[in-house]
Amino acid sequence: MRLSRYFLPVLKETPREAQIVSHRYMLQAGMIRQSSAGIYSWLPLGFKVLKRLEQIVHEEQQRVGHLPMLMPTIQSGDLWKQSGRHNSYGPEMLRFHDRHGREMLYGPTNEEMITEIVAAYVKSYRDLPLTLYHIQWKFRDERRPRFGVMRGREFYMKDGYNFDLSKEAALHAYNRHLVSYLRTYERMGLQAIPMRADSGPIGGDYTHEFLVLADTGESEVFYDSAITDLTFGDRAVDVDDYTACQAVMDEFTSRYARTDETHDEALFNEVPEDRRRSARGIEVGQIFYFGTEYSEKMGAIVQNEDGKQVPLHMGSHGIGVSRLVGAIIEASHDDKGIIWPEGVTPFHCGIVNLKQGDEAADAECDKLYDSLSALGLEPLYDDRDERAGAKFGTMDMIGLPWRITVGPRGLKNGVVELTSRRTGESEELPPEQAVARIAEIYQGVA
Ligand code: 5CA
Repeated sequence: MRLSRYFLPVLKETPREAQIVSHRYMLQAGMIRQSSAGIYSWLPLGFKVLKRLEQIVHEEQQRVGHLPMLMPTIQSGDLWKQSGRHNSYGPEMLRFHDRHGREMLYGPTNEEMITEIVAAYVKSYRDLPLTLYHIQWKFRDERRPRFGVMRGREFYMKDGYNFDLSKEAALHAYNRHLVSYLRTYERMGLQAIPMRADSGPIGGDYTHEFLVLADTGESEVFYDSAITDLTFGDRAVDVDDYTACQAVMDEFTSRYARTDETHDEALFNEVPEDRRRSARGIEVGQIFYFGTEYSEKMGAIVQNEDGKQVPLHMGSHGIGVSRLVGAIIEASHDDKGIIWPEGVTPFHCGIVNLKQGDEAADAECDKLYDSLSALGLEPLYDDRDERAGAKFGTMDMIGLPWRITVGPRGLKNGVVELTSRRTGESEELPPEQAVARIAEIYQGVA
């Protein structure tokens, strides 16, 4: 993409309404625009990151055999009356009537709808296990929408639902989700720690939240610092193997890590004192097992191997896709702007032409652009007739992890400059080598 043809409304002034850095940078970098409280338009740069996260979520869900689908945003009130949540959900649910006076709502989550679908079609144990998911906009009329996309009213969420014959099988699905979530967040350059949590309006008593540690997080958390040494890395876990998934669950959840709702001072005090931490965290996902509650109410009943009619064991599993854009920025930025991890960056590298209109510089930039594109990489070429300082400022703000700077002086010596956004370190090298280096960096990044 050439910047002269892109829509990147970078703000010079600091937006005053933003209380935390991710919100401020998303506005300044021209990623989002507020439409009303807690509701945002995603401008091209923000949309690209959102779609990239969505793609990672899809890949990791399908890697473990979960099936993608799409349910509507608008649901009927009658559906929620069957589960009893039409009354219990409260003012967070946006309710309205259609022209026939029917009660409708904008879905805050989809347990009822998916259970109704499964109840309609799944009649036998032979159709199980089954995990369906979608990535769809949700609406929750939050009391205090704030921090930009972090606590929105309209937000983008992956929600998945497992249907199993037994509690044991459903707990395996729970563990499999944990394994898959650990991989998902690491691909996004994040450490998200699974913590014992409270289930809230979703129900059930078996649940973990995934938290990214950040001073600006809304949740207060308590944990054993040894947990932060754990990474999922590139382990090959057989997700159909109950024991293997249970082992990962045990490894990642055996140490003390809880949100304030479930915090237990006495248990916490058993952690060696020098490893006891209290901090703040951003909740980027949550997994639940809630048994047969919804399936009994909504009639999701199948015939088991013995010919008996039994209700399905269920769980639901969410990832806050739009919130993650903010969470990644909270975890990865400096005072000049965003620093995207390679796995989620909207463009793989920036090209800065120091002297637009200089024949040699223009030609070299075009060549770099074509070479990178031919390798399947997507550069953002700042071809505007602007001062170098302004171009660097834009690149630093939007946070592309790598930048190639091209100027007439360097070209006389046959070199361009390759700069890491994270370290700020620069290296002069011939253009082909800069391209090869960038290709190499992204080779390991799916
Ligand atoms: N049905 C279950 C699992 S699919 C569910 O709704 N879980 S949830 O309430 O925990 O939401 C899942 C994730 O969505 C949360 O972990 C959080 O990352 C994200 N989320 C929840 N509320 C908001 C909000 N107001 N703004 C942005 N993201 C949100």
